[in-house]
Amino acid sequence: MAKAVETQNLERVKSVRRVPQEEYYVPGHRTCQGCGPALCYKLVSKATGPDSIFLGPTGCMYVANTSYLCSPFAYPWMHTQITNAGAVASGIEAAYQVLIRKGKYKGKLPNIVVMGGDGGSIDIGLQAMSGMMYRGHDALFIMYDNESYANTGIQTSPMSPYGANTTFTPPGKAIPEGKVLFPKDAPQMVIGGHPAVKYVATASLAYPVDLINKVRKGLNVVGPTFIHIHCPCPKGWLFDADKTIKVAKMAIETGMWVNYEWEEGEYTYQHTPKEYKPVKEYMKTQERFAHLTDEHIAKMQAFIDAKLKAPGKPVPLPVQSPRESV
Ligand SMILES: Cc1ncc(C[n+]2csc(CCOP(=O)(O)OP(=O)(O)O)c2C)c(N)n1
Ligand code: SF4
Ligand SMILES: [Mg+2]
Repeated sequence: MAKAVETQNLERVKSVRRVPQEEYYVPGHRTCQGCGPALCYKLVSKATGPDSIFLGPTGCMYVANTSYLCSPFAYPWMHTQITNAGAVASGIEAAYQVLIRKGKYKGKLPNIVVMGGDGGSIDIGLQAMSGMMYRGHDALFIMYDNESYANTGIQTSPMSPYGANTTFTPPGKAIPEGKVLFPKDAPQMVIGGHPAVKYVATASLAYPVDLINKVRKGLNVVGPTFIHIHCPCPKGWLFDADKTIKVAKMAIETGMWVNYEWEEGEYTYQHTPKEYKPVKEYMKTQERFAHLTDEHIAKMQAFIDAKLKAPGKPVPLPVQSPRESV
């Protein structure tokens, strides 16, 4: 008779003092000083513990972390193509299910975690991620969002904000605001199109205990889960390396980032300020927005105001797409 597949049950962490001391993302890698995605890896690794398998699609967190026979990951970790992390996670999960049922693997199902960049999750990696969600594999897909294709030189991605100066959207005479498009809404794409998904969350480096608990919650759910994590990138967003947490916090204070959980149709929000600061305060922290005029910033404010009125709902974009003007 087939054996039942036992899954792990990770405890909620009550305070920062109860966060595990053990490091599973260890020093010695080559990411930039103040790298948000590297801090994200460290926190997620503390949440999962060592009985885990991580998949890393091509991006900064693969290239800057690994070199021949050397990596900072103290658990099994595998590079995937930027296009196929969801497919690789699906195959690993399916293989463990078979091995456990046949009695060939005695342990519980390991935590299977994809750590995808924004490109490797919601753009180039979208089809494989969506397939994993659609088929209902028991794995957690984390999108560490540094709002660009950072590893290939801070190129624009669908998560780069309106007005960002990236190497593919430089501001100039023809297009003074730099990037003209507003970003995709990644969690809503997962929620809206994948009936097998029961848990989706957003998290911020400014609230590490909340982040760790969301990772644990996602892993405790049997089935596919998705967490979108805001990860400031000093090199791409152009701020000093000691300001990563300050930038993350300012995003929450201005409404540029909202922490929430979605569980089987119900939303709960965390860390919402009594009154939001103007988005200009956030934009001032980063040189990538330095070229913007008051008119551009007003467009961003209008977009954020509309989003905050109905978080989780699609909002009309306050600017026309470039094709509309042709
Ligand atoms: C199919 C394919 N297209 C393009 C690339 C080149 N490439 C390597 S890393 C990368 C950037 C990845 O961006 P993201 O997923 O956001 O991760 P980040 O580098 O920002 O951490 C790109 C475009 C590739 N490796 N494979
Ligand atoms: S470019 Fe950004 S994401 Fe990449 S290693 Fe540097 S700080 Fe980290
Ligand atoms: Mg990226």
